[in-house]
Amino acid sequence: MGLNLDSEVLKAYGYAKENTRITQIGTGLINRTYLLSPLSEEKKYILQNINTSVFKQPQAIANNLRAIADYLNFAYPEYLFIKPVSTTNGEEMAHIRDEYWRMLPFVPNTISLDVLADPKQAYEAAKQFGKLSRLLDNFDAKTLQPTIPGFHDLGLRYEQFTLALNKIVEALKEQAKSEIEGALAHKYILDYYTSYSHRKDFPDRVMHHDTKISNVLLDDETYEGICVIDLDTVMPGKFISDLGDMMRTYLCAFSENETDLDKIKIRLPYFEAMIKGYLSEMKSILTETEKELILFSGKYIIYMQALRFLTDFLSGNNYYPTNYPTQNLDRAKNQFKLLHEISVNEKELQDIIEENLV
Ligand code: GN1
Ligand code: MG
Repeated sequence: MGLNLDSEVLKAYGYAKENTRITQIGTGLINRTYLLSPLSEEKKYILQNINTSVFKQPQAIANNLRAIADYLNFAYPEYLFIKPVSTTNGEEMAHIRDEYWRMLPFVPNTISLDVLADPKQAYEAAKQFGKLSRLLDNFDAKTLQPTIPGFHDLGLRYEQFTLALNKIVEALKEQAKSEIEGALAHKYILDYYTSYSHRKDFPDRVMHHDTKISNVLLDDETYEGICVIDLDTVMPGKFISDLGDMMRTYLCAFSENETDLDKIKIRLPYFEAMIKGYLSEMKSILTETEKELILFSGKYIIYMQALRFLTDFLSGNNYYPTNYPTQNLDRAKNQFKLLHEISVNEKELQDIIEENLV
């Protein structure tokens, strides 16, 4: 049935096509998302098809979310954690033919933004992601399953890049020459990380792993942060994942798809707001090692994303959907430019971090 929503999926949740309105929403690259409005109810739902070539064990997502929901429900019952709605059979997902679907409650009076238009939004979003980690500080992250093994493992991403590089034809090598050089020249980021990775005060934490602005729901009038969504990659990780991906996606006014590299600049007020928001929740929780690595988290994640786009380009664009053949190469160029901008502004950025750590 491809990725289209058919009536069996609705039936699993007790609805029929004639009694619901369905619109496709969202801009994610991986899963496909629909808004479901039953005609007889005030409530609305989000229905999502899980991309099983990316999430090979959808059950791991369901298990993780159940464990976290149970913990939060017990320890912080007032916290809004969006867990899946059960099917009429009491399952956490609908397994229809070879596809997995899940349904989530739609949170009324909230919006999700695709681009940040005000530093306050960076503050609110960073605060929400920080809050999730803070509330789960005493939850044993090791009890969760990785939903994508090695997802933010820079060593693995580097290895995947070199494997792809060794297989490609000369013409492709020529086309991606400066990005390949960039990827090799920045390997020190991986080495630097490795030199920290065995420190005792660099714990595994529960990380969201996809902290872009559209994954935070804001109050549609006040723009106050309400909760985080898109919980497929909630799994054990290092704190750098969430903060780093926020740097990657909040600091520049243009996205990873922008091809005019002159536009790839970072906005210090957004950085400051993001740091303040994150530290408002996490300052008392972060260890000394983690505090040392705050700025590095941005370099780590931006470099990793550059490698992932470049690797996908070199190996035939099988992972990230593209609108034109060199889009993943362009995305890699964009990310390398962003990485450069972080380095150029390193002193100012580090000053902001230090001011906010005292
Ligand atoms: C993917 O699907 P989406 O847009 O939420 C990817 C992230 C990347 C992002 C880049 C599971 O996220 O890791 O940072 O694209 N998610 C997965 O746009 O690979
Ligand atoms: Mg996502």
